[in-house]
Amino acid sequence: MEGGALKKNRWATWLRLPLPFFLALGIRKRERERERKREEVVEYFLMPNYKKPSPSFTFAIVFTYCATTAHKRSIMSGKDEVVLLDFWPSPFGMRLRIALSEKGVDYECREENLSDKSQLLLRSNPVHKKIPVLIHNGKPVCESLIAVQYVDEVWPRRSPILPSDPYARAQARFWADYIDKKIYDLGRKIWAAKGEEQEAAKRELIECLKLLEAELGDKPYFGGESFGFVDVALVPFYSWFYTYDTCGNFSVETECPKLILWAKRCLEKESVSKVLPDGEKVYKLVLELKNQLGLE
Ligand SMILES: N[C@@H](CCC(=O)N[C@@H](CS)C(=O)NCC(=O)O)C(=O)O
Ligand SMILES: *[C@@H]1O[C@H](CO)[C@@H](O)[C@H](O)[C@H]1NC(C)=O
Ligand SMILES: *[C@@H]1O[C@H](CO)[C@@H](O)[C@H](O)[C@H]1NC(C)=O
Repeated sequence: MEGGALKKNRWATWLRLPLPFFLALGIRKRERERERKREEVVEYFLMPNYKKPSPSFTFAIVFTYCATTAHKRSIMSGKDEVVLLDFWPSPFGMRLRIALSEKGVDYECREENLSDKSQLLLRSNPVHKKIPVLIHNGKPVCESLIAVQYVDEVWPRRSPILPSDPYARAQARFWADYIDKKIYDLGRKIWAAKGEEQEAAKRELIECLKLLEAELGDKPYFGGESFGFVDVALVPFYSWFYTYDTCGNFSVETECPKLILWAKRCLEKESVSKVLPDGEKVYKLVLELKNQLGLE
């Protein structure tokens, strides 16, 4: 009996200390009513003659805390307005669609015509005037890798994209940066250039992909056991491999079979498979583009 009473006391002490703190955290500035209610609760706990709450009172407090927190969360997620300025074949845009889908964030995707950019795009990315732009509650975030990191920071709970260890984060950023400095430009030379320039781009692209394949090693994903930042950065280019193969007369799969196995593993995720377009569809667009640009 003694022990039981002591235990109950300890519970009461434990509740007394952190609960007002949690309650204070849950208070929203604009909800004055709610705030006053919660302050009353906090005051109760701080009263000098405070002993211990009855079990029913404790239950009521915990219940109120959970209910108001859930309410607050629903308001906050309801308040988020997320717009993505995009163009479907863009590997940079795909990164954001994958990241938002991994996080389960609802967003509105607005397709841009890159020959006739919207005022919103020009206003949101006045420096580069490029897609993708993520617009979160009216505030634009430019550059796909920066925007993917922003998404990971704003919605940290579900499916972490960057690793939590600082060294692992630095490594992930290094490889994502490497991908950005190499793949797109080399790929473009393969479909847009000819002769020696095309051959050189092809050799260098194969070299880069082999280096990435070696970095992947026997891990399922670049970061290890779970899908992460480097995967998000690289996997969109898989939808361009058909174009590289066809225009460059080679096969990424023959050169880098393990990288293709990795891409197929990523495609088992709905967040990836519903975003990546078909390789032949991208190739068709590239043929149109070559026509427009007067290449062939
Ligand atoms: N580094 C940028 C690259 C974005 C980019 O190159 N976007 C292209 C489409 S794939 C674009 O908007 N081009 C339009 C233009 O250059 O006028 C990022 O990661 O977001
Ligand atoms: C994009 O804009 C150009 C220039 O105004 C126009 O000729 C073209 O038809 C537009 N493309 C689409 C798909 O709307
Ligand atoms: C494509 O590559 C193969 C060997 O990989 C070669 O036999 C063929 O002639 C090449 N075709 C063109 C159009 O360069």
